Order: sequence, then C-alpha cells, then structure tokens
Amino acid sequence: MLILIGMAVPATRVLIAMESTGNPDMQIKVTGYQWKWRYDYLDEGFGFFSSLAADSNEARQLRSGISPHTVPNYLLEVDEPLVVPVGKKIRFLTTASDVIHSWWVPALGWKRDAIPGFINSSWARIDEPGVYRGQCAELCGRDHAFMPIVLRAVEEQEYRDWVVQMQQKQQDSASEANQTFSLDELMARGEQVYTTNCSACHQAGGQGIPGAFPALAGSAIATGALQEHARKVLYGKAGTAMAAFGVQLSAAELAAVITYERNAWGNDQQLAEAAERMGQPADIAVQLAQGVP
Ligand code: HEC
Ligand SMILES: [Cu+2]
Repeated sequence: MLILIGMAVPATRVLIAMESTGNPDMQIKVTGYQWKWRYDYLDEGFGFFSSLAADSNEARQLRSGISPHTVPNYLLEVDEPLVVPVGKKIRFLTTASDVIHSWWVPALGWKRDAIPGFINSSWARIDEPGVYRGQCAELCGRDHAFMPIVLRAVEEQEYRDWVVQMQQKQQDSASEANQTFSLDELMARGEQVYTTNCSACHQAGGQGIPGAFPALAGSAIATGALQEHARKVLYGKAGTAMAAFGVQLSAAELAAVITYERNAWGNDQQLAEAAERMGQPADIAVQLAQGVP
C-alpha cells in the first residue's frame, strides 16, 4: 500500500503537468479546412493558410508524368510552414471550419482532433531547433492525405524576425485591396491561387470531375455575370464541397482567381455579351461588405 501511494504522488503530478495548458508563453489557433490548415498567432495578430507544396501537388496528379520519387519530402511539404520559437510553452487551440480533422505531429507526442464548433487545447515545448513533420490524422474527405503539417522550430531571434516579416505581409495584402491590376497581372496571380486552392476539385484544365465537381471551362457561371460568379466563389454553396472562399483568400487573390476562371481555358471566347472580363479587389471588397446574399 505504501509503495503504491508513494508511486501515485509523482505519477499524478506528471499527469497533471502533461494535461495542463495553463500559463503558456504563446498561443496558436490551428484550424482544419478541406484540405489545408490555417494558423493564427493570437498574440501577434496575424494568420495564414498552409497548403500542400506545389511540387508535391503536381506530382500527385494522375498522369502528371512526374515521379513522386523525384520530389523531396513528397506529400510532407507545405508552401508556408508553421514557425515557432524553441524553449517556449506553446498552447495550441485546435478547431475546424468544415468537417473533423486531426492535427498530428508525432514528434510532439500527441494528436488532437480538430472539430467544428469545439476548441481543444494542448501544449508543446520544443527544445531542439529543426523541422518537424506531420499530417491530418482523421479521414476528412477526398484529399485527406494531402494536408500535411510542417513545423519549423527556430531560435527566439529568428522567430522574432519571421513574425515581423509575416506582419508586414499581412499589411501588404490589406493595402492591395485598394490597388488596380492589369489583366495580365490578375491572370498570373490567379493561376497560382487556382492551382493552390481550386485545382484539387475543378482540375488544372478546368474540366472538373463529372458527377462530383463541375467543369469551370465553359461553365455558365464562369462565363456569365461577374457578380453571380463572384457570389459563388465568395460564399460557396452550403451542403456541397464548394467552400466560402471569401473568408479564406484576400480581396486581391479573389479578384485574381475569378478573373483567371473567366479568361482561362477559352472561357474568354464564351463570355456573355455584357459580362465583365475581369474583377478588381475593390469590387470584391464591396461585394463582401454587403454580406451574405
Ligand atoms: C473541395 C472541392 C472544391 C474546391 C477546392 C473548389 N470548389 Fe468550386 N465547386 C465545388 C462544387 C462541388 C461545386 C458545385 C456546387 C453546386 O452544387 O452548386 C463548385 C462550384 C463552383 C463554381 C460554379 C460552377 C458552375 O458552373 O456551377 C465556381 C465558379 C467555382 N466552384 C469556383 C471555385 C473556385 C474559384 C475555387 C478556388 C478558389 C473552387 N471553386 C474550389 C467544389 C470545389
Ligand atoms: Cu483533414
């Protein structure tokens, strides 16, 4: 009895320390989306999406002709990694915007479900600088296997520099909302946005997947009135896989991707008589400010 009681005291202490997310040095909100992660640095006032890296995304496409063996960290690389300082207690608040995901970096020693409407908390303190990789660990739909996690742990000073850079980026993208872009600029940017955010479903050539995802090449919406087209992209369609991208992309990115869809794949030849060829960030911002249609 005495030995058991003697063991229970330190064991309980460790268990409580493991579970307690109190007194963190910083907090990151992790939100699962189909199929990418969003990280919000709650103390620093910025956030960003982290999607599968472009080379992995290309190589994974059927008949891309690219061998996955030639892609470094195939399916385990992202465009924008999560960066954290070493030696700090970080509280992770995990949730989701659509379906249940699960945030799992094995080296952190835990896995936490990301559930819409709930916030789960966990913590980690990373002692060794380096790159830690993980994946979504809850079957969350068609591209579940394509939402990896890359976490880069760096020294405090490097982290500070990165934060300043990210805050600047956020400001730049806010000021872009007032700029006017040429058709060429919108098309170039739009293609990138499309590849990262839309091609998984609508496919690189805009042909969609019959029965699941509509074709955008020749689509009546993509060649019809600009406002109606934008409405579909900004607010999505409830109950389908078409998400509301108005809350995911900046006004400039939205204007670019919408313009791209209206002009790529021969759509510019089919635009309805009075339909505008391109949209500007300001138009998108106005439409967003009007709220849900
Ligand atoms: C997860 C899959 C998925 C992704 C990613 C996706 N869509 Fe869609 N999209 C759909 C589905 C499903 C529909 C059909 C919705 C419906 O039933 O009206 C759709 C419909 C559309 C339509 C209307 C087409 C028509 O003719 O009905 C447009 C325009 C569109 N999407 C644009 C986009 C843009 C722009 C992006 C990227 C920013 C995007 N979609 C990303 C699944 C997706
Ligand atoms: Cu997932």
